[in-house]
Amino acid sequence: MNLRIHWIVLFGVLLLGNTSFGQEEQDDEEATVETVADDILYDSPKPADQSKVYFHDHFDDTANFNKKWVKSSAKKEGIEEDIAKYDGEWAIEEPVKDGLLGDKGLVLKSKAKHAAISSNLHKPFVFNTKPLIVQYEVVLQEGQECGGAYLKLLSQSAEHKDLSQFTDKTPYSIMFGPDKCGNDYKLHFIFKHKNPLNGTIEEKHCQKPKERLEEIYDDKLPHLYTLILNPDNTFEIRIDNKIFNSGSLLEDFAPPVNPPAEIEDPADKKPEDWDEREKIPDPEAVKPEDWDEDAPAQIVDESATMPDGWLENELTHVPDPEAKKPEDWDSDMDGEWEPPLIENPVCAGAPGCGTWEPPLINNPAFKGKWRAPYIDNPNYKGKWRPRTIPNPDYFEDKHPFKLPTVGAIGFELWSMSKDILFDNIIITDEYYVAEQWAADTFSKKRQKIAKDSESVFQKLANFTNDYPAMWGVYILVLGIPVVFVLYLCFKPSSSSSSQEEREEQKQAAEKKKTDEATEDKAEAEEVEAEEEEEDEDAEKNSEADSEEDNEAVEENVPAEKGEGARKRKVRKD
Ligand SMILES: *[C@@H]1O[C@H](CO)[C@@H](O)[C@H](O)[C@H]1NC(C)=O
Ligand SMILES: [Ca+2]
Repeated sequence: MNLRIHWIVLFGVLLLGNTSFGQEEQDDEEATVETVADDILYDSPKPADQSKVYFHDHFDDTANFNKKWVKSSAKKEGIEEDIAKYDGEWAIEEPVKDGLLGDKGLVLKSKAKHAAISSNLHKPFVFNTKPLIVQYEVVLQEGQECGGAYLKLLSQSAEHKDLSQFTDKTPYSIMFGPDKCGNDYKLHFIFKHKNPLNGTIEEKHCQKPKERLEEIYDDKLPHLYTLILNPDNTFEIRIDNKIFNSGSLLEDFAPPVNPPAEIEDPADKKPEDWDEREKIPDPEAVKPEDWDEDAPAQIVDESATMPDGWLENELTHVPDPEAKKPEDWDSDMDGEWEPPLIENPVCAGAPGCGTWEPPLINNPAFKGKWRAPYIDNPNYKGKWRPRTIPNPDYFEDKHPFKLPTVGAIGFELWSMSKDILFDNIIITDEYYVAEQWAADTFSKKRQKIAKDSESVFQKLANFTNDYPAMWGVYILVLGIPVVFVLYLCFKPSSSSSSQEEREEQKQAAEKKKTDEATEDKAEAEEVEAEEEEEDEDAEKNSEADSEEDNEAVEENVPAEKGEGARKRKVRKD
C-alpha cells in the first residue's frame, strides 16, 4: 500500500512540478550555493527560563547524560526468568535519517527486552498552584510492531530512591505517551489516584480521543508529545503542537475519580409477588369448537392428474451403456464393477418417467396449535429496581490534580521494534518555555526533513530541465506502474486478506507484550477491581492459557502467566 502511494505521489509531483520548473531555470547557477547556505543550523537548546524548568535534556551531551541517567538493573517480577532482567540497551546516538548536525537523542536499541532508564528531576515538581507541562519527542525509527514509547513521572518516595531498581512496580504519578500493538493505537495519559477513605491507589485512564493515531505512529518521523495539566484539573494533550485531546481529570477518566453518591441497595430483594410481565395470555379465552389442532399443514392435491406423455414404465436412471470397466479394476478388492447411472435418455422428451405421484398443496383447513391471545397484565408492576441508598464508599475529591510530588522521570518499556529515539524532554510550569524549546529543536528537525525530501525532487527537476527528453522516460516508466496501481486500488478482493494478515500479526504481537501499566510495589495482596475491560482481559488470558497448554512456546516469548497484565489492580495499604 505504501509503495502504491509513493508512486502516485511521485507521479503527481512530477506532473505538477512541470509548471514551476520554467522559472527556476534562471536561478540554476546559484542553486548549489543556496543549498549550502540554507542548511538548517542547530545548536543544543537552552530553556528560555531555567527557573521555570524542573527537568530538561536534549541528549546532545553524552557526558552529561551519563551523569544524569541511571539504567535499571532490576528484574521484573512474575515473568519468565530469561526475559525478566531490565537489560534492554540504551544509547546516545544521532538519528538514522535526516539528522541535524550535532543533534543526538536517547535511543532504545534493543527489542523484545525489558528496558528501563530514569533520571532525577533538577528539582521536584509539587502539584500545587502551577500547571505541569511535560513535553518530549519520539521517533519510531523502525516503526512499531508492538510496544510503548511513553514516559513515567515517578513519585517521590523514600523507598524508591534507588533509580537502578526502577521497575514496572515503581510508583508513578503520571504515565504519558504513545503505545501501539498491532492495530491497537493508544496515547496514554494515566494518573494514580489515592482513595481518601482507605488509601487505595487506582489508575485513572484518559478517555480515547476521536482523532486517529495511525499515521503518526507509522510515518517514522519525529513527533512531539505535550501534556498540559492545570491546577483546575483540566488537561490538554498536543501532538506536534496541535490539540489532540482535552478534558478534565474529574470527568474524562475511567474509572471516574469520584464514586456515585447513591448506589442501588444490594440488600434489597425483588418481592415474590412482583409481576414484571407486561402482557399475559388472556385467561378467559377458550379454544373455538371448530379449531382442529391436528389438521396437517399440507395435503395431497386431489385434483392433479398425471401429465400427458408421462412414461410410467420407464426408469428415471439407467446404467451408462458407454461406461467401461477400468483395466485395473480388481473385483476381489473393489467389489463387482457396475456401470454408473445416467439420466434415462428416453425421458428427455417426456414430462417425466417412473411412478407418478400427485403434488402436495397447502391445507386450507390447517390451523396449528391454538394459543390464547395476549392482553395487558392487570397485575403488571413495572420493571423492578432495588431502592437506592447513600453510597457508603462515597467521597468527593475536588482536587485530583494534587498528585504525589514527582521526583524523577523514566522510561520503562517493552518494544518489539528497535531504535526508538527520544529527545528534548522538558518539564516546566510555563507553556511558553516548552513552546520555545520545541521551536529550537523539534521544528528545526521537521524543517530539515522537509528540506531533505524536497531536494530529492529538486535534483530530479534540475536534471529534467537539462534533459527535457526525460519526460518521455518518466511517462513510460511511471505510466505502467500507475495503471497497475490503479488497477490494484480498485480491485476489491485483495484488501480483506491483508486485513486478516494484520489481525494475525496483531494477535501474535500482543501475546508478547508484557509492559502494560501495572500496580505499585506495595501491593502484596491484590484486589482485582471489576471493570469494563474485563471481557477483553478474559480473552487475552485465555489466549495466553492455550499457548501454555501447547507447550510449544517459542523461546524469548514471555507467557503472560501471573501477569494478568491488563487487569487493573488496586493497592491495599
Ligand atoms: C477502598 O475503597 C474502594 C472503593 O470503595 C474499594 O474498591 C476498595 O476495595 C477499598 N480498599 C480497601 C483496602 O478496603
Ligand atoms: Ca537532541
